[in-house]
Amino acid sequence: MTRLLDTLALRPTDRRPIWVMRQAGRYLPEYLELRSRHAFQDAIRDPKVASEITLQPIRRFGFDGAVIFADIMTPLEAMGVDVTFDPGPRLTPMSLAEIADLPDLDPDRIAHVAETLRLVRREVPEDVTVIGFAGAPTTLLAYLLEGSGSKEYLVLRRAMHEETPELEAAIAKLATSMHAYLGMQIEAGAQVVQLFDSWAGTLPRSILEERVFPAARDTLSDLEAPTIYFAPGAGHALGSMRDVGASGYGVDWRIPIDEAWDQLGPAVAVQGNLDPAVLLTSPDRVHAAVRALIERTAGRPGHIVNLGHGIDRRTPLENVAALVAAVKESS
Ligand code: 1CP
Repeated sequence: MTRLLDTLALRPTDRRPIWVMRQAGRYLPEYLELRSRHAFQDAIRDPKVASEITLQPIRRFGFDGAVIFADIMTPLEAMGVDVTFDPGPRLTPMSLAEIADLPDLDPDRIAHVAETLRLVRREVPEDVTVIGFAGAPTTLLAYLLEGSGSKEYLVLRRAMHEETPELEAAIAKLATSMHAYLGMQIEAGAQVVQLFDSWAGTLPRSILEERVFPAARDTLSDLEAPTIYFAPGAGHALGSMRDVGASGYGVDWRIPIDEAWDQLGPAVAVQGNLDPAVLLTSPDRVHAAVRALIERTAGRPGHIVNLGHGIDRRTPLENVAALVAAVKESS
């Protein structure tokens, strides 16, 4: 058992586990160096390069979790969708009917992710937990309908209000395919899987409860590893989020973590929730923020330290080192 697995099972540990979202990425000079030689998608498609990028932040900082280098859009390629990156995803917008008609995910077309997981699992120290992930149906639907990220997600929000049979079929297609994708990752060595629902927070609570959380629940049900669900900006629906049935929940930086935990309920673990902007300040500030965060969850097993969203590319390396040191000094 690793610290991260124990924590997700609400078992006490010597200290809290720590990893950060987007830890393999553009704030790291060794990532930028590799990316100068490999385009983003080529890096994902080459298990040697992808596993190296996954391991870079583990070597430099000693995080407790190694999150596999890929993107939430990666598995859509195995459903016949063409995606490019600039730097975020770009694709030709699709209708709900077209999304519902996509072929089911073909694991053979994405075997490189499984191979990356096997390589990472072989190389990480035993106390480091290998984390797989997927995008949640609603968040993938947002990209497929809109064609890219968006400020308001009006196409997604309109579709959610229209309640058509095509909407239901499109969501079911994505849930089934991502369930299969996560199962493949677990089989290949992922010890925990996280479901990213990055744009769910743009939706009203009623729709989250009726459509979004059930779709996430279907995606995560009956997997043979603990699960984490992360829907930043969905603090207005924490009280019903546990219906997703995950082992743990990511909490964004807007709400004190103990308040979020009270709303999520005592039977689940929590992950978060330092403001990524804290990492733009100074090592002293980072230490103080970590101490304050840990105090809020003191005396209660089940807290994974992380940021409330992805690490910013402008983050100074010394502040990341300070974050890990502060967590490791605590008990
Ligand atoms: O130029 C580059 O190097 C590409 C930048 C980049 C990176 C490093 C993108 C494009 N994706 C990634 C990797 C990535 N994406 C990981 C790797 C593991 C890690 O270290 O965490 C993960 C888990 C993701 C997940 C992801 N991609 C999410 C969910 C998390 C979140 O931030 O909410 C989302 C929404 C995406 C879409 C995406 N891909 C890339 C960008 C810049 C974005 C978001 C912005 C947009 O929609 O335009």
